[in-house]
Amino acid sequence: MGVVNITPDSFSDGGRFLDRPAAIAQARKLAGEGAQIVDIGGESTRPGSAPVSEEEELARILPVLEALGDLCVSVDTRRPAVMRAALAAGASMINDVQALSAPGAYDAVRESACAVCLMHMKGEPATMQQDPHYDDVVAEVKEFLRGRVAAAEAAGIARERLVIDPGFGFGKNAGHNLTVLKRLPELAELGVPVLAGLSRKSTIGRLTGRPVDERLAGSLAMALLALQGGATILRVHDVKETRDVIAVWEAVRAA
Ligand code: 7PJ
Repeated sequence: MGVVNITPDSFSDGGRFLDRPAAIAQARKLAGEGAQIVDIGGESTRPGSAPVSEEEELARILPVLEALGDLCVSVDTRRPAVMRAALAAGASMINDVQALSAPGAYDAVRESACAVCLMHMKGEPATMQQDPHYDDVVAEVKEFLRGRVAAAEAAGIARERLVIDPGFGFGKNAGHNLTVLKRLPELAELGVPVLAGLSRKSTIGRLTGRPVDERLAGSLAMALLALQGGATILRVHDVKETRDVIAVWEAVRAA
């Protein structure tokens, strides 16, 4: 899964300019490099980010989605109205960092055949990194995801459509993220495909001392560890390089 953020260019006038052609070109580049899914998002859910309006989120996503009709596109959103509009415009997957917890979210995806990623997050993006606490992070994440899978199934969303994600960095400090990664096989025991998003995240910065644009090697190491732990979808910025990691890992596994 290749990541394409459709957020304002912070260097342009007032931060209001959306570079749509660049987002479309980036999606096509990642697909060409071997991304089987392209994840587009119009609302930043990074730690400390401010929310955007529904109108703004739709205005960011829909034109890009419409230009990518031939690709398998995932839409990163928490809003049921955005889910509905995205599915009507051809999205194949809804990637919800809130695991369909918004009122009306089940209804928004039920009638479609789309895949759904249910992610664990503790708290809200604005404050979630302020001293998160767990007694046992893996047990807590696992029980949360088990509950969300059961709730989605009970709401009429077939298990075959679901993917789970521990939500690296979402209300988790570096120690929590490393523990979850080390014990990822315990989440795979839930019997639902596991998606891992570790690419360029701050835990890599913590471990290596590198700024975000120098975290490729760290991200590839994380990708390999996630594969070994049973992840079957990797959400990454660097598709070409991650495909090479997958090729090596698959070859050794098949040897
Ligand atoms: C994730 C995501 C992730 C899923 C972001 C970033 C932060 N969706 N959206 N999993 N991360 N499913 O890419 O650094 O880990 S935004």
